[in-house]
Amino acid sequence: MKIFDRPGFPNPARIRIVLAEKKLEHLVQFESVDLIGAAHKQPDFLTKNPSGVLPVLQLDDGTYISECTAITEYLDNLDGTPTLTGRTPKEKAVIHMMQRRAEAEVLDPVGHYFHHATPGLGDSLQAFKSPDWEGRTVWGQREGDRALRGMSYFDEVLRADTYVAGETFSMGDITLFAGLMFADAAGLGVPEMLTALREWRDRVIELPNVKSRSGQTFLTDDLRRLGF
Ligand SMILES: N[C@@H](CCC(=O)N[C@@H](CS)C(=O)NCC(=O)O)C(=O)O
Repeated sequence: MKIFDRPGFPNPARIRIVLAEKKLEHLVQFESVDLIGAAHKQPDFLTKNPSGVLPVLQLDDGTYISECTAITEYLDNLDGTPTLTGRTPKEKAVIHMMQRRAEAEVLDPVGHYFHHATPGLGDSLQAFKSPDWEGRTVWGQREGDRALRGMSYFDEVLRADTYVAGETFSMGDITLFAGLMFADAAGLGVPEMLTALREWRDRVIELPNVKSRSGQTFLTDDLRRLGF
C-alpha cells in the first residue's frame, strides 16, 4: 500500500499514529506531496482525491481512499480486530459521534483559522482558497473562536472520562490530538484554564505510538520556511 502525505502535518499525522497503533507501518510506502508548492491542487493529484487534501491511501489494487476516518476504518479492520473504531454497534456509534465532534468542532475550525486568519500555507495556495482574502479573515477569526468553544466542550468530556469516547483510546482521541497540535502550530493555543484537556493531551503525547510522531516538531519545518 502507498500513503500520499506530508510528514509533520496534522491530518497525515492521524494516519501515521493509526499505522503505528495497528503495527502496519511495514506494509506501506510513503510518498511526500509538495503541499507548499500546491502539488495537491494539480490535476494529477486530484484524480487521487478530488478534494485536493492529504493524506490519501492507495491500495495494492489501485483503489484510492481519502478522508482520515475512512482510511482509519480500513486499516483498523484489516486484521479483523478493530481497536480504534469500536467492536460492538454501540462502541462504533459512540466513537463515530465523538470523532465527528472532534473534527467538526476543533480540528476543522483550527484549519480554517490557520488558512483564513493567518498567512496559512502561503501565496501559492491562496489562489485555490480565497480570492476574497480580506473578507475571509473575519470568518477565519470566528472559526478560531469556534475551535476554542470546541476545546471547552472536550475539557468537560475529559473531566468525566479517561478518553474522548470513554475508557479506551480511539479514533476520536487521535482527531482531537491532531486538532490541539494544529492549534499550537497555528498560534491559537490551548487555554491554560482547560486543565482536563491539557492533562489528557500530556497523557496522550506520552503514548508510545503517538510520542515519536508529534510533539514540538508538528508543522515546524514547513512553517519555518513560510516565515512563522
Ligand atoms: N477531512 C480531511 C482533511 C484533510 C486535510 O485538510 N489535510 C490537509 C493537511 S493537514 C491538507 O491537505 N491541506 C491542504 C489544503 O488545505 O490546501 C481528512 O480527514 O483527510
